[in-house]
Amino acid sequence: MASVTTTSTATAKTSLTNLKFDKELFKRSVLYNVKTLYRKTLEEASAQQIFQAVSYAIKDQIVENWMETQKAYEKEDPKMVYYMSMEFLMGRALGNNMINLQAYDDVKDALEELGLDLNVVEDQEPDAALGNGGLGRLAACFLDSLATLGYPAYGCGIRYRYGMFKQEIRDGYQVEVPDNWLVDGNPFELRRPEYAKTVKFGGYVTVRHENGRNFFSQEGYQSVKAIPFDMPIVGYGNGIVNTLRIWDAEAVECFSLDSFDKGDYQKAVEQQNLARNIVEVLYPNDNHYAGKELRLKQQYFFISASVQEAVAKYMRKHDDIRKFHEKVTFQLNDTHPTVAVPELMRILMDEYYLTWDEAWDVTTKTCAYTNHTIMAEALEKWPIELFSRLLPRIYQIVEEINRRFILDIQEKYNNVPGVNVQDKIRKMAIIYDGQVKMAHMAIVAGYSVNGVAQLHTEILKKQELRDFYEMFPERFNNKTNGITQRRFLLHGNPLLAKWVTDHVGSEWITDLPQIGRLKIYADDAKAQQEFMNIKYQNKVRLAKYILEHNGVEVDPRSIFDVQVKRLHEYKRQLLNILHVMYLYNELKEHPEMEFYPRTFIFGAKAAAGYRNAKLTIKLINSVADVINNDPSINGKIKVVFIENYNVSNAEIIFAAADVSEQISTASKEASGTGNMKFMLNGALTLGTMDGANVEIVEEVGEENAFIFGLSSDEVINYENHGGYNPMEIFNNDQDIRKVLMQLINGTYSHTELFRPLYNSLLNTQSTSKADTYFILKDFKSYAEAQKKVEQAYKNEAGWARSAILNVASCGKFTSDRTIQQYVDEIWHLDKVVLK
Ligand code: 26Q
Repeated sequence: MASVTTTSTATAKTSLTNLKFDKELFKRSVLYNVKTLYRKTLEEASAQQIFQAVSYAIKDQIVENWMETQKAYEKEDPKMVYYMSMEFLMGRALGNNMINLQAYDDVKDALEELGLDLNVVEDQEPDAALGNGGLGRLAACFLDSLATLGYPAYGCGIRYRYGMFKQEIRDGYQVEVPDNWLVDGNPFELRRPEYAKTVKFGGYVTVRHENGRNFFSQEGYQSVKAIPFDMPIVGYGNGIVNTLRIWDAEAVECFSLDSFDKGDYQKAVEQQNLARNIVEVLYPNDNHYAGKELRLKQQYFFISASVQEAVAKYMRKHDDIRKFHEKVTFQLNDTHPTVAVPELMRILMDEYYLTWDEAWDVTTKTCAYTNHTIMAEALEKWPIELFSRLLPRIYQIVEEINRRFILDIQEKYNNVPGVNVQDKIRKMAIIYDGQVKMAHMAIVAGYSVNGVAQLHTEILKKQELRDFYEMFPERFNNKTNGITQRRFLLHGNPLLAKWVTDHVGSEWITDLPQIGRLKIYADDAKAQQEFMNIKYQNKVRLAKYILEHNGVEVDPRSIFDVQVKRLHEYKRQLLNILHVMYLYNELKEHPEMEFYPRTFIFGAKAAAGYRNAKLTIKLINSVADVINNDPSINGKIKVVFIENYNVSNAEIIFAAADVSEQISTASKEASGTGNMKFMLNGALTLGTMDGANVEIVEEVGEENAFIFGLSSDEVINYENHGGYNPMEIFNNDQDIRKVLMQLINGTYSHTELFRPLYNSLLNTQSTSKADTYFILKDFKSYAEAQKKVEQAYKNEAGWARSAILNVASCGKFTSDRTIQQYVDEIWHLDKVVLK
């Protein structure tokens, strides 16, 4: 029995949570799986085989709930959100599923009785790394929260054969290694060939005029079969299991002699290749648009399949497609899925014979768009030639959307004094200058446009999307990002999770603001001691990981100062390492100076073709080499670059951090979500007033963070006036000059290696601007903030107090809150409670 309810507090009792975990049954199931899957006994099975056997045993439990949930959705027919995303950075599933089934400790015990260590079993699972960074991980956190809150949801994406590359560091350089995550099979996925769809590319469009209207049809196309694979998304303790549906591609026709005979040989091979290429690999660009044809194919491939399925599913229950939006909403995760707009229009008009106006009414009530960046180089602008050749029918529809939108602009502004209509059209058109602008289409065709942190949304409204905000103010809203505490505290930091529960109860697991009750312990000496002790143990755990993976020994008593995130110039890893170089100079010049030992920890993947990003990795490793091997500083500074930063090692890293580096150039980081994961684990933020840092400081108080640098207004002001002159700083600040000279005088490598980085900071040559990310401008302020970090850390009780207050103040940053706001203000879904 299922019922739809709008109450927000209902706690679901489910068949599963009611059932006591049957340990003996589970053990038998594991042994049985090892036998039937591999014809082995437990003793004979490899670690990977044991992981598979355990996972299948867990999956058996999940499948029951999965069927119950889908049956309830079928029966109650609630409105659903389809979260459309090119990326889902799920990480590992086994541990998370056990946590959300509330079976983690029981399974751990059961496995121990079989002589198995759950940690070792979990470590056999490859990350599902179907994403780059923030945007992809946000999608994964959202799925966790949707299921936990009991909202009907689908994640729709691509089943990339190769996910985010594995990073190896060789001779200090990043080397990209293919991530063949499916080699051993994915025990949690389910292939659903019965829901396969056909997706058409290329060809041309024919028009037939009949009964006073035009009928369009795509001819001479190539097609690809889209096959969905479903992955279960387990809600925490509520029996709900939602679905992440990722699409694989197969050739439509088998390669056959038959087609060879008909002279279709060429076409058959081409379709094979198209299918093979399309889902081959995730583009490893973060915040950077590359304009590759295959990328657009990927986008249309998964969107066409997902939209077709959403419509088909709706029509299995309803007869009036004009009311589609009452049961379905599409959330577009950035502009990457924006072809959903013309694809839905196409299906409604060409397959269900709606008029343009009817189809537009449905589409604009169905689609909503989230913006994740204001970086100009990330904006998707497709050349018309490419777009129209690949998607001829879709392009016609985009042209018509654009034509009508321009009429709207003219109607609105034609007689408005002081407004240059041509100027408006130039800035706002969807098709302009030979390009299709995806963000413009998403805004024009959506009922909601949201930014991902307060500051970011304000910048969108006042700067980047100002004209659109002026035209459609009611569409704009903010949804500050969040993270799931179930993965990033309950699973990632079991010691702290237990400590929190011991002090304030376990409500925080599904109601994070309850963690605020920890505040009364901030000044409690015993609590402070316990907290610091847990942090120490987590630092030991990370130190062990670093020794095993990097061969570097670090002292868990030193300050763990951590910057882990994608490598990007705007995130300013370069500022961090330049400061390390400066500190090292200080220590060498004043060996007797007071200095609290510090371990600088970096983790970052660079896009494969991003020269300065890759060079920054090499610089960090070169600096590490010199400093870590200089006996004269007595190990007071250690620099570590953690290879292959990913969701799984992130859990270990966050738990062990003292200092969270969030040092992006103000205005550039839309939100950040790593900042929240550090806070949840009791690290203090060292950061600029950028993205969600602003809101973090608002929650925890400026006295419990270290804030430095230009404000976003100051940065934007400089930018609007042609930048600033870093030469002045270089000439007047000896410390900075010395550090910069060390980039090109052979201190860390031969003289030419790091010159591009030096040039990026100082270049006075005409072609490129210098220090566009204000690194030198913010350097002094950063160094002062770092000094304050050291001072603060020396006062252990004071530090513990601030750290506890950080944990206690992170309630706002749960993705449960974010999702509830999406539901209340954008999607308007009802909860489903299983009975
Ligand atoms: C676009 C076109 C072609 C190829 C790749 C791309 C592409 C891929 C990934 C463009 C952007 C991305 C990723 C963007 C991203 O992760 N943005 C981050 O989103 C987070 C979640 O909202 C924010 O917290 C971060 O501030 C933001 O940088």
